[in-house]
Amino acid sequence: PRTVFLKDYQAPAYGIPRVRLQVDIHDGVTRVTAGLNMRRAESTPVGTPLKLHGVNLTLKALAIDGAELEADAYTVAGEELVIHAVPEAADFVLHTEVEIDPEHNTALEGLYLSKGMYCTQCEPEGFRKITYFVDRPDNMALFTTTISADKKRYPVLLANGNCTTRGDAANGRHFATWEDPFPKPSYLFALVAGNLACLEDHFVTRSGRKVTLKLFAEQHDLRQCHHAMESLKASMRWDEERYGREYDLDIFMIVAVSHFNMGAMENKGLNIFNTSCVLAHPETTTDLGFQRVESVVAHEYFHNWSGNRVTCRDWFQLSLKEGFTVFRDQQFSADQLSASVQRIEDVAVLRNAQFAEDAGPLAHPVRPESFIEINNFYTATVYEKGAEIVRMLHTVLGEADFRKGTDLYFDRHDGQGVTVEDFVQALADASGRDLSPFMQWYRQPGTPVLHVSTAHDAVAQTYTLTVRQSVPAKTGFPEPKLLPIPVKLALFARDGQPLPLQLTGESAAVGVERVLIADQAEQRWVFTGVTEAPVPSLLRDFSAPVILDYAAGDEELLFLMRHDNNGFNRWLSAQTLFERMMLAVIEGGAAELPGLAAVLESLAGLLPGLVETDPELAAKLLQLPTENYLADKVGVIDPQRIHDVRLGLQKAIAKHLSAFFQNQYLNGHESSYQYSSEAIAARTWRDVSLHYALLGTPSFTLRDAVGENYRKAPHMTERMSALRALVHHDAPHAAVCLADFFGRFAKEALVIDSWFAVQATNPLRGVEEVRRLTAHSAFTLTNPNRMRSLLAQFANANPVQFHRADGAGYRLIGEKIAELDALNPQVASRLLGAFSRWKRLEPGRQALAREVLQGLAGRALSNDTSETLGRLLG
Ligand code: HT7
Ligand code: ZN
Repeated sequence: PRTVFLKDYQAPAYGIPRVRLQVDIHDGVTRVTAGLNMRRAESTPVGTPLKLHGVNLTLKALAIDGAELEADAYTVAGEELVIHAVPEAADFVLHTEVEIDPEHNTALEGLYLSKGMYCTQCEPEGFRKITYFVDRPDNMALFTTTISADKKRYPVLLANGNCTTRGDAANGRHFATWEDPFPKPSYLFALVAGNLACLEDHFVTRSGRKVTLKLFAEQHDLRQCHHAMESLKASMRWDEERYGREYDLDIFMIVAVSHFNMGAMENKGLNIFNTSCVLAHPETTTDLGFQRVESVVAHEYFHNWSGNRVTCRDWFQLSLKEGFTVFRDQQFSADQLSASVQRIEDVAVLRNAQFAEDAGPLAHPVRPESFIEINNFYTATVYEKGAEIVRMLHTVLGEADFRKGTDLYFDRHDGQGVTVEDFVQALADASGRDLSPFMQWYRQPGTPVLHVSTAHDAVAQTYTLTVRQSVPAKTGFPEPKLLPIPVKLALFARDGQPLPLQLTGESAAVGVERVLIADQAEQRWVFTGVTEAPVPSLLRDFSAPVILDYAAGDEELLFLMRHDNNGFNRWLSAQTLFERMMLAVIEGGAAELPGLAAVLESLAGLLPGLVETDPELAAKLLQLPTENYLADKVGVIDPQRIHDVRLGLQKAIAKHLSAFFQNQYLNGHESSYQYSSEAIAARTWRDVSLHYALLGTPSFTLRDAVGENYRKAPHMTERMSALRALVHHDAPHAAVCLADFFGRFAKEALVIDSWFAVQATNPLRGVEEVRRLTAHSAFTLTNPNRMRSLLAQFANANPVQFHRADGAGYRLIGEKIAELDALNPQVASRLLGAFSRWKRLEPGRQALAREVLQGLAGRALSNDTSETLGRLLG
């Protein structure tokens, strides 16, 4: 396998400005004929061999300007077709004909068959599995695509752009030709052939154009498509209003497919979605599922500008489109439901997944400098940390200048493949600000630590904030540089009022919240007119992706949990407090959770009122830092100890407020499903209450109510909440309800996924149960959703069982990775990420994990998995 380096970037020697594709689908073989208008780049010397990418293609014919090539005029080697005899003219036409085998394409890249439907996945390098091409994002081509297939079995034939011709052909076949008027890189190519039902609607753009919207799915899933359609229309309106971006084609299509490696794909005008990100119905989908559909539909739609109209020059720039688009979808979601809850959820993902990645052997910069397999870099760092960088730029510039900057970016680079520098430069040019220091965030890995200390001088009435930053050194980055860190802060008087903020040298206070930029090794800010020692509220809304090291007293954290007017920081204060208490026992040798009595008392005082005003915040406050998060805070990981201590804190809270939680659950009223922030908040709170109620001293009434609520649940959020509670608390009727659930939803693949997941994540049951489920007739490794619902859920979301002391969890997952790698390298490699903490495990578990990893290393593996394994072991 070859390592590719960012520093070696060169523009393509030959470009392909125009493509005519003919894809003839037959049982057993698909023939792809391509007419490629080639153009030699000005800087390419005449006679330079022409190299095209191609993988798993059977070459049938090859001609230039109508003349068949002699066998010695070209070679097919590895993943390249090299044509030695190239015409002198700068422009010529290359004709190719290849055969491919979509029926056996289990990797789900290129053209493949998903439950009887042909579809494509081309990002990042799937197009080369369809035909020979310059398969890189800086080659922009106009595509015309003709598809032909059996008319009865594949009545729907789709590709990018507009359908210009369709008709019948011999032998019961038919064809359709699609023309995309926008030049695009090959990774945005898509086609679909299947027997699909369609939900149709329309959207009138702000300039008055009518756009047809079509959502394709299997007939029986069509009733589950309305939420996605509403989300799409909301996204289209939002992008016009917030970013001034209008949709540009006459039709926008989404196709739902069951076999898909990730969530969804933003192909131009023809998005292809994992069914899990399209289908939603109250009977089958939880609140979380509804929210995921809304945000993924928005994310892919937003790519039409941030990714498609302006795309990436090369795959090192992946965060240019993904980081920016995640930021946009986070903004959108914040506007749909609750902004502070959205921020809490986004930061939870960042701290749980991205901080972990940045602290382990798979750490890499947001813009990596090298890779073997680009599929391995669709990571939390590229997506989530990338979004945080864009968020910092937004925080520093403010909404108006940020918008000027994005307008300039889209305007200046429309139709181009560009770099992260181009994005930051556009924001800088539009605002007149020097943003170049922010580029360093893209260049080095590791989560910076922000050390803050404070001092109040009662005589001078000053309050001094001393801020120091340290960035961890990482392999390949021994001397990380200083970063600009925006610190949004407020100061609270003891009566709960925010103080006006005036720095020395300023003539007046500048509001009660401000953003300071910490960009030195150590810096000091002095606030004046501060009569009493205030409580600082730091890093509000998580204004930078850093670890905050501030030795707040417990009473300060409790104070902020109650009084901060920033909902996000109320949550963060509670998390910090819980984390500190648990770590004191896990690592610090404390026999008991320190300060527990005060915390319980404070929760008892706070929760009843908070539940009335903001039940979702109440629920979030009680979701303790996860076991994996805590594992990243200790030197040596003992997963069992972490589990026990965390459970101990949960039980203490549960016991202290036992009657309260029971009443909250029993008196909560469940009615028909509403998708609104109020209704979701009430349901989320009820779910959390149930969990704590069962951990406390549950009455018989409560136990019976859970079973009853399972049976008569009006929607899936309620049913799943009850089922999870029964299963995870090993209730006597758990088995009966699981069997009932399977029978009730046997035809709903996504619900069956959740049936596997609820069992895989049961902390009371483990390896044997999961192994038994791998033999279940409904389980298969060939469907990524099903695989993930059992194996990835077990390995990532059931740490106490995955890390069982005898290593059985490691062996099971290692075994399955080996099997999966032969089918689908991309998802196998991702599953291997579950071992990312192995070097910090206590010696016994570490040795067992090493054995499994070394066993894998002794096998013939895909590039994807061997690259990840190399980094884990390295
Ligand atoms: N841009 C897409 C990333 C992607 C992908 C999607 C589906 C299957 C395989 C894939 N490889 C890369 C999705 C997105 O982030 O919007
Ligand atoms: Zn994306």
